[in-house]
Amino acid sequence: MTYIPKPELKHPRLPTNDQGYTRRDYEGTVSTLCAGCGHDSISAAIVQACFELSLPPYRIAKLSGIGCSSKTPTYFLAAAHGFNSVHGRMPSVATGANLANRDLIYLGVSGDGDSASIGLGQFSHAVRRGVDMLYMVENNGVYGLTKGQFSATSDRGSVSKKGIENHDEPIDLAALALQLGATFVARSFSGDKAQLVPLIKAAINHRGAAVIDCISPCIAFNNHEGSTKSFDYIRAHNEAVNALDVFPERTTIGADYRPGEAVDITQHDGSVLRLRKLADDYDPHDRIAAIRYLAEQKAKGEIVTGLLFVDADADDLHAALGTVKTPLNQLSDPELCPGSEALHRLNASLR
Ligand SMILES: Cc1ncc(C[n+]2csc(CCOP(=O)(O)OP(=O)(O)O)c2C)c(N)n1
Ligand code: SF4
Ligand SMILES: [Mg+2]
Repeated sequence: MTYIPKPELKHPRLPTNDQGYTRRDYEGTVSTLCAGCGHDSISAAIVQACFELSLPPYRIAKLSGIGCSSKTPTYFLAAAHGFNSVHGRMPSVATGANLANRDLIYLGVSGDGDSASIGLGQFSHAVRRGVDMLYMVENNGVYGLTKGQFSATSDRGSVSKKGIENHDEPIDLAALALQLGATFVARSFSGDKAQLVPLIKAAINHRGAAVIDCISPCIAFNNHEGSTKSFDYIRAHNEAVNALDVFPERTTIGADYRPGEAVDITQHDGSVLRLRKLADDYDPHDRIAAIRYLAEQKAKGEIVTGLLFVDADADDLHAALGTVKTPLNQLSDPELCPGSEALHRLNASLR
């Protein structure tokens, strides 16, 4: 596999965050994706978000499937834990890792083929179970790595680079995540860093399944006229419902807005999301209204972006299962294997 490390050289006066890390400490190797690929912009946004949140890189676990999108974890967070799984299987690996060790921050990176085509079942179950993770779909409406076949998110009527029209109904992963009970759902665009970075920060701070469906144009196979995932099409049809600022716990937050203009949402970790309304009639606390709004705007050809839904009090899969708080690799032998008496008691309790 191609592997180009970045030079170690660092400017001595690079700004550092609360942990003493520079932005460079959150980067990975040099990207081998096509120059201009939307996925590289998402990697840069992830680096920026983790730097601004002052996360220790070794506390992050990045997981992916197969695809150009799934290659990207190599290009950020070199010091994090990493697992590149099989095509469409990232969610079950992330579920297992998360259940074994809830102390890490889970970052799942996937593509539209990886999540909506081969991995649709995996995506659905991780989301409906509330696995505590940021689930990032780098959605270009095409199988980029295998040279441009339509994926399950390609719009009906969208035309491939070879001039073939797609006749199948697309899967809207944000709408599906809402239906499946995701407690944080957002859509963004790789070309809008100002929107994407705060969404990533908020999703990382969220407890439960946080899905970001990020439109990420493939310049090699899906950036032409007739494509509904091209840079030009998205810029012309992007309808942002809100703008987001994220304040960490302990920050003094001034109220520099008029009543009705913005709303503050406190997440379980104490961080505050300040949502400034851009669409008057949009309420990110109303799941059913969000589903309806997405469908109405889609019928008009608009792509709704922003924080679509959040339940800041949500619980995750660990709460539902009542699992032990200590990571399994830190439990002692007697805790892991409490003996036959304990086994008899457990069996009796299930009879
Ligand atoms: C089980 C399996 N089936 C098919 C493939 C071939 N394959 C590799 S990547 C890919 C599609 C990737 O598309 P997407 O997830 O959208 O990522 P992108 O390259 O567009 O970022 C396919 C079909 C594979 N590697 N494994
Ligand atoms: S083929 Fe498309 S998705 Fe893959 S690196 Fe190139 S531009 Fe990006
Ligand atoms: Mg794709």
